[in-house]
Formats: sequence, C-alpha cells, structure tokens
Amino acid sequence: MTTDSLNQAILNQASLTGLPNNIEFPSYDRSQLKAGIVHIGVGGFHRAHQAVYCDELLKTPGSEQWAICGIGLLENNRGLRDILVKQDYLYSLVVRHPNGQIDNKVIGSMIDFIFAPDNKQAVIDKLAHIDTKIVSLTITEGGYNVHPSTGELDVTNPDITHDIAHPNDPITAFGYIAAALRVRKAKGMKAFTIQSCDNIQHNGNVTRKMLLTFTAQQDAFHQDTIHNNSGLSHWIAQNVQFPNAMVDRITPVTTKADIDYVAKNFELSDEWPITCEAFSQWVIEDNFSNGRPNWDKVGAQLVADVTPFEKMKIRLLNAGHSVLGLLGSIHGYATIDETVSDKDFAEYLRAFMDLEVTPLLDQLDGIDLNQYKNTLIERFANPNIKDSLSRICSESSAKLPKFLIATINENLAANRDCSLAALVIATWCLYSDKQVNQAQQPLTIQDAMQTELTQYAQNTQTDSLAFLKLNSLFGDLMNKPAFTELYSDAINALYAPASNIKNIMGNILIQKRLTVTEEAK
Ligand code: CS2
Repeated sequence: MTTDSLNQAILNQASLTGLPNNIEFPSYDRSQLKAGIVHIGVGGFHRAHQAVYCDELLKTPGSEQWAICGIGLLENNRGLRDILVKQDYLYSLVVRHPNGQIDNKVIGSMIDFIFAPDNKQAVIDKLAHIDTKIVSLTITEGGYNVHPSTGELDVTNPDITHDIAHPNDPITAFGYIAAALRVRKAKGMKAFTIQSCDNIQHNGNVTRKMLLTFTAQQDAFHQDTIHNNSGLSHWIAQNVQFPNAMVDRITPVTTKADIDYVAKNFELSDEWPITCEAFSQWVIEDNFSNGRPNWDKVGAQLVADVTPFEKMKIRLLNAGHSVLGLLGSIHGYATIDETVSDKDFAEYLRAFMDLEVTPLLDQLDGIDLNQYKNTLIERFANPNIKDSLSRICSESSAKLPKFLIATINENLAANRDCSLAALVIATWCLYSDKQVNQAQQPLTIQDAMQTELTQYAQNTQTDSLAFLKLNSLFGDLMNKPAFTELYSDAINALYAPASNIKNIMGNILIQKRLTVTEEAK
C-alpha cells in the first residue's frame, strides 16, 4: 500500500480493502470495465452526479460496458489529471444530510482520464473508439457558446473560429466531437449519443443546434481542402441523438476541510474528494443513438419530454441560487445556507419563486410545486453544505440569461410585475461596478465577461441604465420601460449613500405585495 508523507494510505485500488467498515467502496471488478461513456468536463458536479449513478449501476452484472473515461480540455485540468492517475481514478464522495448524517463512499466508475492539451489525438481516438457509445458533457453554461441574446452559435469566440479553421487541431468540446464524428462517419461506424448534463433548458436541443451550426461552418470552410469532410453536419443531423435532461445535485467547491475530513475519517489521503447534498435528481429523455445504461434502475427517470422538469428546476433552483448569491454577497454573507437562514432573504426568495416564477411554470403530473419550493429552501438551508456565494456568482453572465432574464422577459410579455428580479439585476450591476460588499470588503468577479461587466457597470453613476446597455446579455431589456423603471428605482436605492440591501429588499417586497393585491382585484 502506498502512503504519503503523513504515513496515510493514498487512495487507490490497492488501499480500498483496508478502508474502515463505515465506508462503501466499489465491490465490482474494476479491471473488467469498459468506458462506454466518455465525459468531457470532469468537475465536482459530474463526480457527484452522473458518475455516482454509473457507480451504482456497475454493481449490476451485465453493466460492465458503462464505465467512464474523463476528458479534461482545459490547461487547469492538469492537476486533476495527476491526482486521478495517482488514485486510479478513484475519489471519495461525502454526502452530507441536513440532520448531520454523513454517508461516505468511494466512487469507482471512472477508469481513465485523458488530458487533452498533452495529447489531442488520444482524445479524438477515444471518442471515435467503437466502445464509446455516449459522449456526455458538463462544460458549463458558457461552454456551449450560445450568443446570449440571439441564441445562435457565437462564431466570434476565437476558440470556435480556430476550431472551424483547424478541424484536426481542436480546442473546444465541439471541435473534438466533430473530429471524432468525422472519423466515425468515414469508417461507417455508428454515431455516439451526445448527452448534455448542464443547466440549460433543452440542453440536448441547444447542443444539437450549436454543433450543427459549428460543423456546417467547418464543412463550408473546408470544402475545397478536406475531401472526407463534406456533409458532416448533415450526417450528424441524421445519426446523432441529443437527449434533453434535467440534472440536479448541489455540489459545493471542495475545500481543505473536506480533504481533512476524509483523511481523518477514511484514514486516507484523497487529494480531491467531493462533498454534496443527499438529494439527487436526473430526468432524461429516452432518446439515444447507440444504446444506454439502465440508469432508470438506479434512480434516474426516463421520460418522453423533460421540458417542464428543466424549466421548473432552472427557474426556481438555479435562479433562486443567483438571487441569494448576489443579494447575500452585497450584504456580506459567504454561503447559501447562511443567507437563506436569514428570514429576510428567505422571504424575498420565496416571494420571487411564488410571484415571479410560479405563474410561468407548467403544472407537472405528480409534482406539487409548493412542496418542491419548500424542499428547495430546506436544501439551501442545509447547514452541512457550505456552498459558497462566490461559486454561485461565478460566471453569472452565462447563467443569468437562462436562469433569470428569461423569466423577466416572459413576465414583461404577460404585463406582469418583475420588481424582485429587477433588484437582482441592479445588485449584479453594483457588484460588478464596486466589487465590494456593504462593509466595503472585496468581492471577486470570476466571469468570462468580467471586463465588459465592469466596464458597463462603471457608468451607472452618470447613467442609471448603463449596465443594461450590455445588450449581448440583456437584449432589448433597455427598451422596455416596464422594466427600466423598476431597475432605475433599484439602482437609485442601491447607490444611495449608506444604502442597506435588506431595507431595499423589504421596501420592494412591501410594494410588490401591494401590486399583487391590486392586480388580483
Ligand atoms: C448553481 C448550480 O452554479 C450555480 O449557480 O445554481 O451549480 C446548482 O447548484 C446545481 O445546478 C444544482 O443542481
């Protein structure tokens, strides 16, 4: 057994049998597994979600072909690769219940990991391999390169432009997938399914639309030079399925405390354990090109149409997170549980869910929306999940158009008030402009559009609508007086000397209730 400098066993295949009794570990023979799934983007969420469903499935005889090979496209995945290789791709999962109960297990479903920057061809070969039946993705909302206001592929992204021009030297997920599908097409092989596991409404349809545009552009660009490239887009349209799915499990960023917990309780050195909540949901459209695992036997739901599930989840949970994330950050809170435990924030969140989101949602058979919202608030309040507001606020420019701005536009179209959401957008402006909370402590912006966000927000003092002029994010919200009036009021309140976010929230809530009562008359 290998040990580290503290004489602790290093988590790997050999150390599994020496684990304490209260820790579950893969009982199946990992040496017999095949990677039928190649997953691009091995973040914490994938390791707490899909990989856990697969781990469960692999306990069933006959499922050996459904293990996972991870792919890391980004330079900052190098460290993850080194750790996974050292640990035989094993990691610990620490599931923390609200009542303090903790379930510990080691997940064994990942059996390989390829770090793309070191070996691009190995990634293409793996995706094109006959054993690869599903290519799944958690590449974040931004990874799909959807232009936020047009909904089309953003071809101004330099990596996309590069990949269109250089099909054999990809950088992006689409570039790799296209390269591999081109090989499969040329060899007369079956396509794989492309399965998005990101928080995007109609994530399969969006992936399909972006990939078809991307490959059509490659086809057009290379028609004179790459003979076997013609018609890839058409072939994908005919042969590749893109099931939509709703995915859910709150997975905070791994901290030093998580590593220490595993060291103490597992007597193991695991350099990258994953902590998550007990709740997990995966609703998948049963629409696959080349077979699928029986995920329905291990807790996933297979349905014909996932639309109402995903809208409910994205508009309530993800948007709810952003509401707490932005407002709570300005107040000076650091985590979701801390923020929602403050009744002023809990009340504001519940009013946002009830009054600005619920009227836009479809009724779902077997789902009580009230109960769903209660459960969300309980999940957010789990004191053992220290989900940082910095994680929630990161990449807001890719999240908010889908989580919140869509809700604002739908309410405006129905002549409904959206003052609660308007304050959230105004708070995002303040956050991007000042980058400090009410106590003048620094707030960080981690966002691909950081420069633009700050640049537009900075003009707010002289032009209260300046932030909304960032029309790649806000579309034509700027020209909708029913919104800009609410937004300007929120900006004026937030930028007033010694302003206090809780007072502002309280005032908006009072006004909102009056408006709703008026509307109901
Ligand atoms: C969060 C999500 O990133 C975010 O802003 O809302 O990561 C959320 O925790 C997951 O979607 C939960 O399923």
